[in-house]
Amino acid sequence: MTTTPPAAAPVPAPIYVTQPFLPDLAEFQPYLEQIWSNKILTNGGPFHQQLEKALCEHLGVEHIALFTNGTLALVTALQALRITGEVITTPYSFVATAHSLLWNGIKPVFVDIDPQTLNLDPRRIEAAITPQTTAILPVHCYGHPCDVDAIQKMADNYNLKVIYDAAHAFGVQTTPGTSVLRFGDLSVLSFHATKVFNTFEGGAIVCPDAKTKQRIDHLKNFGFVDEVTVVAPGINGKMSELNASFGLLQLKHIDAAMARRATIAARYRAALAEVPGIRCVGDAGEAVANHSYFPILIEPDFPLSRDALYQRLREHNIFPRRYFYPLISDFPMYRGLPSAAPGNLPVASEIARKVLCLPIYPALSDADQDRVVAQIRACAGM
Ligand code: T4K
Repeated sequence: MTTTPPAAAPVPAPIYVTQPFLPDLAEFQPYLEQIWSNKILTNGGPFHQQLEKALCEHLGVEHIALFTNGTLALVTALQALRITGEVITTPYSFVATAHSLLWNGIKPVFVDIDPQTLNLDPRRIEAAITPQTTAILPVHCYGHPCDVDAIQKMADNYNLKVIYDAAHAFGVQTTPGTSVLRFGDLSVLSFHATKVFNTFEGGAIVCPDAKTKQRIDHLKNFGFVDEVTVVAPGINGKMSELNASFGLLQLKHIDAAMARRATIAARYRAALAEVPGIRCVGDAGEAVANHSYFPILIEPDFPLSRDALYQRLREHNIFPRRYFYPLISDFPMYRGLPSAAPGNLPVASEIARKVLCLPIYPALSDADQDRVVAQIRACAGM
């Protein structure tokens, strides 16, 4: 006699940490038709110009130079201000932050983070300044603003430049109407597929004056000023028309996308509030948040370690990420630096051991979010 095996439970669809916002394909068609008709594909074409203007208006900033990605924008920002020697930065970020320094032959000096905001702790900057220090490269981690006033005060006292890695900070306002991108000498955005505002790949430098914008525009175009004049050893960092036109389309949907993110963040906070050992990272007091990530900290009173929870969720087809573990300072090209010693970075080391970024993106359904929460609660025996 043969027996029919019981039907296997259907495997739920995977839920990733993020998913790019994509409008209806039909909405992109007219942009493509325009590119096909005018045959300008890159080198500062009409969509490139339109997107720079539209972003200045949307973000409330004076000047923007678009780039192929955030990393090249960071590398170029350092070039634009002729930064050399040593730069103070955070170990708690994506590795591109520090890589941009090495690409410029600059020595990163890691300073610990604030336990609440997880951003560079301004109280610890002064002790790391040496005669070689020329700049500070802080990160608005997860889109939560740094203590911009304290950092600027320190920079003014020691005559240092400040370049913000604002890769996560699209649309964030410190006070109503004041973009976080208005602080420091330059701010650098990423428009990568995983970001709140994406152009597939892309990035930008925000700068306060037309002269600096002109230098950046030269640097991203090989240093060309005109057909026969090259004023600097520039790079090719230009955003293409395909990416720029997609950015213009994204911009039409950004308010709805940000609103949906806010709703998802509020649902997580409510649903996880009573789970012992789970701490949701709060914002940094910003007037407008962008909810680009939803980081939680797994504290010792949670029954599972952070990595055990991470694995458990993966077994249920849920893919959170441990941004930012390992610390940048733990990667081989950095760990020999004196400032990379874990003893110098106790807060960042602890947070990197505890953090887990939960899925958050506009198309995340309530049902899928409930699946994530239910698994975490189940691990807590709830
Ligand atoms: N500074 C900071 C502070 C940054 O966070 C970043 C980038 C930069 C500078 C440099 O900017 P860019 O040069 O990248 O413009 C991702 C991104 O590649 C990176 O842009 C981002 N930070 C970093 C935090 O995250 P991965 O290796 O974690 O991405 P990946 O491919 O594992 O994607 C994560 C999930 O997103 C996938 O599991 C599925 C989903 N996904 C991803 C892509 C690329 C999609 O659904 N569609 C996609 O096209 O680095």
